[in-house]
Amino acid sequence: MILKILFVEPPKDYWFLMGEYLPPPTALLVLAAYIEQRLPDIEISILDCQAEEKDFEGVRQYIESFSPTIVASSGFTCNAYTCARVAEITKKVNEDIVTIVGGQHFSFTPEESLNDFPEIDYIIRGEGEKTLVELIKALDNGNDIAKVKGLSFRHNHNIIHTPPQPLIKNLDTLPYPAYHLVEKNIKKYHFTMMAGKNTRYMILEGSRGCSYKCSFCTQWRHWMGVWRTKSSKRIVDEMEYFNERFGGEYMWFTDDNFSYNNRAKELWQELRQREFTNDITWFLQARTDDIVKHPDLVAKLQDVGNNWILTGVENNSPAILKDFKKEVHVNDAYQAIKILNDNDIFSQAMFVTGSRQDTAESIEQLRQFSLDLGTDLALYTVLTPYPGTEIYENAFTNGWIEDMNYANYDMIHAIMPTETLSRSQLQEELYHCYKDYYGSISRNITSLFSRKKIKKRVYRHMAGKAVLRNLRRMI
Ligand code: B12
Ligand code: SF4
Repeated sequence: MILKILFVEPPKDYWFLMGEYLPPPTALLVLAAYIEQRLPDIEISILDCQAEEKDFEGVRQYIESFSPTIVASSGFTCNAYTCARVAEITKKVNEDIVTIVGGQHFSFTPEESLNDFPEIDYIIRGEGEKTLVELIKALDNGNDIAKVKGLSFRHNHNIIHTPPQPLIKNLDTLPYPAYHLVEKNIKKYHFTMMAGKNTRYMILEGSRGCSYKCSFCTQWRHWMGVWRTKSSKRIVDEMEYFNERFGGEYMWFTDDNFSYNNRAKELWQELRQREFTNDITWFLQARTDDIVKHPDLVAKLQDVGNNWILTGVENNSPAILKDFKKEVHVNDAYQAIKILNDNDIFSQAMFVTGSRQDTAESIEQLRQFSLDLGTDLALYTVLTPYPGTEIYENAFTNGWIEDMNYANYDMIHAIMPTETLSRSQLQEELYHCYKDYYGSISRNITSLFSRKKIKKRVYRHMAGKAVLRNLRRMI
């Protein structure tokens, strides 16, 4: 039988805080490439609803015309319902089509999701590549599905969870993401605030996982607490490929924890040897303490294109940081932001409000702290109990979660009250964080007339009326 697999990036809402953007559907590109490599006889199509401006009716029509044997989609917690909707539409077109979902959210809610969404046939937990290939082979050959590791599915009114799939040992063995399958959309991928509307934007996976264990984070558990990197040679090959083959000019490293010590020098050497300067620019995420330990490497990578770093400052309270198990000190934040600013790297700091012990006063202190830090961009979030995190387990056990609508799990909707603040008060506090930061006339004037092009662009968005209006509406 000829197998046909359709990957669907469902229609979904934008995260208005980061402005206007259209990211490539990376997880699906990575999976599609692996299938091409391992199962070359399968016909593959990727429907990127954002890029192709398709709504759910468009998804239905595409499924009818492509007539796949399998439909697979991916989404974060806040997009989980859209994936389920794709599965539902698929089954309405033809109930024999096999529906598969994966990614962080489904990996941590297999029982709940299979119960809530009867239209989902299989959930692939954790790393997707090997399990997806093994599942397709088992479906095609009629082999025992229960032997495929990393899978959850229904069987005779029970839900079966097979043991975890071991991780791929060497990430260099992965093929390049299948950007060629979305070539018609390539010109559309962009991130206006970060790189400008006309700069071609691509997403590059340099590593997977993290060896820290923060209580609010899904990533370390999703990747089994292990940090694995591609080699520097492979990363730079991929950057060159993106640039030469597809015109990629701005690259977002997906790495949750860049980890300078383990790779930055080698990466810098590789990039310098191949004469990378600032024609290709790129973004990374690093811990504050790691930046502080390696100011020299931070500077070196700036020379070869790294122009934006996001760092998780999270909070000014040592007690809250301890609760988060973040293992950083408040002082690291000051030093890290100074290092970025001194090196002309755009500094983005993330802050978390809404811890159980947070009060109006403690959030006011966080606001003051964030103003003092001197970061180029401050993004304030609300502690969100993502399934799979320690925070979720704690909140669930204690009955703190008041909003079970996953569409709101986007880090800016208050999902739980604190001991002293209701959800709506917390939402108001979040609004005030943005109002104080981006409503400041002197800050806006300095930023809008900054010599840094990125800063001007970012402030045009952040200080515009839309961000505050949207946040105000959420109260
Ligand atoms: C790039 C990125 C973005 C980009 C664009 C993402 C996009 N395509 O829409 C932007 C900046 C827009 C963004 C926005 C947001 N993001 Co974001 N983002 C990422 C980041 C850094 C990389 C994603 C990626 O491409 N990874 C590489 C791929 C290959 O990994 P993967 O998705 O995990 O896929 C593997 C497996 O999970 C599995 N798999 C995944 N899907 C599927 C599907 C099938 C069928 C199968 C079989 C397997 C499978 O197989 C893959 C290969 O092994 C991740 C962190 C990370 N490192 O992954 C956060 C992350 C996904 N984002 C997150 C969040 C919370 C958000 C926001 C809500 C808020 C925010 N603070 O940014 C918004 C939501 C936007 C929206 N409304 O959709 C969280 C999600 C947590 C959760 N449980 O939901 C993450 C995990 C970050 C974190 N540390 O917590 N994000
Ligand atoms: S928040 Fe960052 S440092 Fe902490 S576990 Fe997640 S990826 Fe690692």
